[in-house]
Amino acid sequence: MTDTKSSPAPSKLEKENPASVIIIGAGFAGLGMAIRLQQAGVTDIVILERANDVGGTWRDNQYPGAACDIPSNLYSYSFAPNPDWSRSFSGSGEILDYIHHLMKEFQLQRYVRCGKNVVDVIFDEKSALWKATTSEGEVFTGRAAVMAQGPLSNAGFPDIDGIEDFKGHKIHSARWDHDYDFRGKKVAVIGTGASAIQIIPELVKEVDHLTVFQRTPGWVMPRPDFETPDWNKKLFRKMPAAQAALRQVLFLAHESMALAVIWSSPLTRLAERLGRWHLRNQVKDKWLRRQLSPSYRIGCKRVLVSNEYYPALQRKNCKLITWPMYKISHKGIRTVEGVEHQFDCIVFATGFEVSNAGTPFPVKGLGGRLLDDEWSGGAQAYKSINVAGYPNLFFMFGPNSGPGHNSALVYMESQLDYAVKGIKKILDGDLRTLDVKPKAQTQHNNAIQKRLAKTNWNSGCMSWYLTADGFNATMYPGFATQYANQMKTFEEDDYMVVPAA
Ligand code: N01
Repeated sequence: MTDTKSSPAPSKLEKENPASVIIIGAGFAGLGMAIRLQQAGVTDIVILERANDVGGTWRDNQYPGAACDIPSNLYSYSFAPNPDWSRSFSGSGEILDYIHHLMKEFQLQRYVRCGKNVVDVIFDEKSALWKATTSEGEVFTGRAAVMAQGPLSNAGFPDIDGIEDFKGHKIHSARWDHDYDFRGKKVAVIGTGASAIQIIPELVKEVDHLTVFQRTPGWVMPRPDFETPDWNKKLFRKMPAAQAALRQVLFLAHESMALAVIWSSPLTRLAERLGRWHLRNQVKDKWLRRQLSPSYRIGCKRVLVSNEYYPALQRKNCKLITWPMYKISHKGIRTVEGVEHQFDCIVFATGFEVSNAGTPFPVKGLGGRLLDDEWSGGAQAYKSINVAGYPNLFFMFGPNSGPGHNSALVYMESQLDYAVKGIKKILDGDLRTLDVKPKAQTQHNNAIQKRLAKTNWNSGCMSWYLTADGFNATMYPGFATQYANQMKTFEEDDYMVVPAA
């Protein structure tokens, strides 16, 4: 594992001379960006990371049971395959090791500045440089900037009355307290989403009693999780083509799932039947089955995968509560029928703060325009990556780039390569600005929103994919292949190009 915790302070020279590219965030996206830029010959890079280590979501989400719900051979970079995945679905620790391995293999440490909490990112029109200011007042400048801070980087406590009054211990799934001893404790888990269904099976083994508060049941599918035999690892090491072929098979299998998850089709009904079979197979009690049966179309919320969640809920020391919560008291949680459930600890597996603005800090573009204001009605960008009026700025996991059925890293690779093309145009062509035309952006978004209207995500349930007004600025309404195809070409006609004076 690389030592990524200490980062040298920028020298005076670094502060005065702009980097070619500043990247905000050292998770999969930020590090992937640095690798692809480096491979394209751009090495004058600074990566600003607010934490003391790299890894993003996989550094933060270290709760018990944390794992990826996409097979590891697909949830990794195609340009950096790992023949040694221990399982088909690896745990978060192993994914973090993979990220540290990328650091070492591609010598990324030289770019990373840890402990740099960016508080604003402003385009300086005089110098045509992006300026990122940290909470300590340091300013980093770059001819191009890449926003790679991740959409799910801010843990969100829910807005439940009395949350501050609770006298016991509070833990958020994305900020796990590894020092807390759960043994002999009465514990509540609020939430039954992707994080909760991984935490519950582990926690129930440790605690005296676990109470799970469910607001909406999810669709839970079986998870084909296997240990990777040694011969398989050896084969992948000797014949990387075999691993690439498996990746392609996994990719195509996930692509076919789009037909079930994104749109309503006969495959959707088939997937729902599989989900109902999984529930019937694992839960014999009719009443519990009814409580766990979703009443919305599969795919509308993120589809969950677990073989352990339903059995965990049926352990003697576990209880599912579906009464809505009325408030949190100093001893526990009161539900609307007037019962107070008392706990030593409440685990909030309640998701993240996904603001309308899409960025956790102000971003100012041409003429002092504020991204927060422009996106207040819902974020939008051109091909998810550029925003008109914010020249030379590239968004990773920007608006409408989210997958519901395939690996996020497949989408990410397309974004990285697209951004490299744009950045190379700026640097090699000595451009002052490369700014997408508002018309191209509007046309792109009109088409996206039209297509989204026909998807399962917009079919009536509430999820973090939608804003409170029901606007979907999160998901891409199509196959990963379609997303990748649109990112293959850099349509220069869609951009306004201003050469350096
Ligand atoms: O968060 P969520 P998450 N009162 O928003 C409930 C990624 N991820 O951390 O469904 C009561 O999905 C809420 O209830 P409801 C993945 O992209 C990936 O689990 O809104 N309940 C829900 O049950 C995922 O989509 C992996 O009615 C409240 C839960 O809390 C994203 O992270 C693993 C409430 C929140 O579920 C977020 O997942 C884990 C309230 N006031 C996560 N507020 C991989 O394997 C919220 N809830 C890759």
